[in-house]
Amino acid sequence: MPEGVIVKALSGYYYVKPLREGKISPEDEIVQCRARGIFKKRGQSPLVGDRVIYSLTENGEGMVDELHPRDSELIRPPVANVTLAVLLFSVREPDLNLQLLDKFLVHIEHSGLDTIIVLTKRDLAEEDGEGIAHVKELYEQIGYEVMVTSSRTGSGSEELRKRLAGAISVFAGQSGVGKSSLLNRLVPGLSLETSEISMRLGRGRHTTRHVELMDIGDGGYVADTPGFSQLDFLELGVEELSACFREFVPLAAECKFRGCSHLHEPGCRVIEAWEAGEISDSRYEHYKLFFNEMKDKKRRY
Ligand SMILES: Nc1nc2c(ncn2[C@@H]2O[C@H](COP(=O)(O)OP(=O)(O)O)[C@@H](O)[C@H]2O)c(=O)[nH]1
Ligand SMILES: [Mg+2]
Ligand SMILES: [Zn+2]
Repeated sequence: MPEGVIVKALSGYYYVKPLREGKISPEDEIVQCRARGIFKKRGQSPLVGDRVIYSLTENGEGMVDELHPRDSELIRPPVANVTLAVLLFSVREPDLNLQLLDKFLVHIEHSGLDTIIVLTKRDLAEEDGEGIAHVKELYEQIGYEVMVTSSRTGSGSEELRKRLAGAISVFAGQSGVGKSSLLNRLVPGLSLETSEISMRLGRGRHTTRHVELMDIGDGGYVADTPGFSQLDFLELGVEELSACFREFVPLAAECKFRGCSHLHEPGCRVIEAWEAGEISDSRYEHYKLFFNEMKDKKRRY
């Protein structure tokens, strides 16, 4: 029986892209499918990104018969089998906010997704090449992949498209950082609304949108995530926070006290590394800030 991936879900239909030998095959047409009633009875709901077994029905449509187990499942946007989170931050308009970037990174580390940081709107900061290079280096040293793009000039977009080949990715970032503009660059012929247009048309437009995987070529699919600004993941405990700062992890194992908070303990390797300049001020500051925020929240409930 044929296998495929659900690339769109709309009004009770699932749009399935056939798989050949486990790979999405570009030449095959999408099959419009219904899902078996059994899913509903089991309380299961097929998701965009699900790998499925389907059969063809007489009317040229198909039927989703079985779901393969999921490797991952995001709640918002509701997409299965995402492996990569593409974190978009503009260098200008709005200005780069490292605190927010670190917050997104904490959530992504916690989710276990792989991630790429994309700094967008490079054309707006031509005079600040050094500032951008500094941020890029800061995060690369920690072990993150960083790309710099401009949807105005097109720079960096082909490199990103190649990087996303063969995976299901989600684009994450605040509204206005240029997610739709970049997707329009990646997919020839695509014309997602960008914020200028949607502001003119009013907000209501966004609400009827559905989740869809966009084919960006070479087996790469990106979840279009209208109106979502933050990935929602399970609640994070304060004791899990330091593990979400990648560069702290190998050091934390050498702290004198088990369960070290890295805030004031003697013999703390993280504090030592920060004092020696091996951990950046901004990263350590944000760690402290998030730690205290989480503590405060806990106290309030
Ligand atoms: N100068 C410049 N403006 C951009 C770039 N990318 C997006 N924009 C503008 O930024 C605004 C928000 O872009 P949009 O793609 O809608 O952002 P989204 O909300 O993240 O999807 C729009 O006015 C775009 O024209 C870029 O690379 N350079
Ligand atoms: Mg958008
Ligand atoms: Zn410590």
